Amino acid sequence: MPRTAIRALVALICSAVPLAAQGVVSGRVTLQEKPGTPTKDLETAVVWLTPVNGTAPKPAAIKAEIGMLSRTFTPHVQVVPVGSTVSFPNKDPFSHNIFSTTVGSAFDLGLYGKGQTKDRIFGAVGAVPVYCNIHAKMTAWVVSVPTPWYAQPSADGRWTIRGVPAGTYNMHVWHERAAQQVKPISVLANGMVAADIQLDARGYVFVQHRDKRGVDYNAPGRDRY
Ligand SMILES: [Cu+2]
Repeated sequence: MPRTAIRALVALICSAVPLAAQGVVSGRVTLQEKPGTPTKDLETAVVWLTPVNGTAPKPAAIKAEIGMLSRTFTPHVQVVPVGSTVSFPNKDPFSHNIFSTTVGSAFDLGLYGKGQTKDRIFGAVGAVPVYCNIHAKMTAWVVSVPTPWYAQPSADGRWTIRGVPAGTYNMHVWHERAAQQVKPISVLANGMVAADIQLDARGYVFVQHRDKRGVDYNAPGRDRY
C-alpha cells in the first residue's frame, strides 16, 4: 500500500475515534424513598428511548430467561423488545405454576417440575407482572418495549444505551415501586448525553396479588392447581 494511502487510512481511523462516541446515551436512575429507607433495587429499573417524531425501528426479538430457584424468580425484572420469547426454567426440586392475569398479556404455563422449561412470547408492549400459583411471594416482571434502545441499570443506577442516532427522544423510566416517568432528551451527533432522573417511590405500598383465579392465596380450601 502506498505511504499516502496508509497515512490517509490512519487519519480516517483517528478521526473515527471521537465519532465512536456518537449516539451514546447514559444516565443514572435514583429513587426518592421514605426517610431512612435505603434503595436496594435500582438494577430492577428499566430505561428505553422512543423518538419524539415517528416510531423507533422495529426491534429484533431476543430469547431471554427468568429462572425459578429457591422460590425466587431470577432476574426479578427482565426487559425485552416486544415480540421476544422468555423461557421460565424450573431449577427447584418441586413444581411451580407460572401465570399472569394482565389484560392483553394473560397466560398460564401450568404446573411443571424440576428441570422443565416453558416459554412465553411477549407480543404486547407493557410491564407484565408474572406470578406463581403455588407460592404467593414469587413475583417477576417482563417489561416489553417497542424500541431497540433500552437498558437496565447496574446496582448504582447507572446505565448506557449505545447506537442511538442523533435526534429528540422520549426517555421512559420504569420501576415497580414508582410511577413511570417520561422525559424528553436530545441526542447530539457529536457527543454523549447524560440523562439523570429521579423517580418517586415514597408512595409505594406492597399489595399481595391474588392467585390465577383471583382468589386470596390464604383462602381456606383454595385450589392450588
Ligand atoms: Cu412457585
